[in-house]
Amino acid sequence: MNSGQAKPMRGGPTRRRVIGGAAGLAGAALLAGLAAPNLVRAQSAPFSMMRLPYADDALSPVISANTIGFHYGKHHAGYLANLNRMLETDDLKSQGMLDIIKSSAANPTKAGLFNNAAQVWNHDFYWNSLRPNGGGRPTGRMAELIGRSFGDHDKFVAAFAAAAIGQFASGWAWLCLEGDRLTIRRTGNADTPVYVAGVRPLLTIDVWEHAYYLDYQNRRADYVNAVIERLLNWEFAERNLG
Ligand code: MN3
Repeated sequence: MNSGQAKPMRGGPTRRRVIGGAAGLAGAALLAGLAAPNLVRAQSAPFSMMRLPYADDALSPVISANTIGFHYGKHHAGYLANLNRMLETDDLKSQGMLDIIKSSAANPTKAGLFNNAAQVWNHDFYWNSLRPNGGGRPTGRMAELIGRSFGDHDKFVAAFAAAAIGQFASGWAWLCLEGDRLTIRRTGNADTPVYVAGVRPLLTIDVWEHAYYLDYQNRRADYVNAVIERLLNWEFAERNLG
């Protein structure tokens, strides 16, 4: 289980500070589902934090432990706490995460619920879209799809970076599978392609300022380019092809 995500930790156990260890069995159960397309969660509320698949300093220097401490420990955890609190009194409380996202997306009176549920899902997907010593060029089926869809890897990188850098204000850039082709999408704020029919997310980059401001300040392009070059988890993308 999860063997594809376990990477050697730099610095050994004394330096290893895994955030979210208290998630325990619930976290392990969630990780078991991560290889499945779209991170389908079997459970219903109260939802638990996904355990990070690496130590909080494992993405450094591209993303610092300080950023992960706030991003995962405060922002992501905050969305989860809001979601669980809202679900206590919501008629969707017995549904799974994806059903909550789909139902609330279609109901303007549930915008707050949608924002928090989608942000929990998006962040779970983001942490899994990254890995230590990632980036580079995929092989096999992903490489073939990139060639067919974008021409070559450099053209894919240019298009993905442009989407992430060009997203106005807060949001996300996505690599998706639509039919037999890869596509690049961007979404604003909490929005997500996961509930859009015919669209299968493969990888995402969070471009909210909280994802990079501590490390890069206003230099979003430097964050985006470094993530694409050094952190993208192509094994995760390939598993999401189904
Ligand atoms: Mn974020």
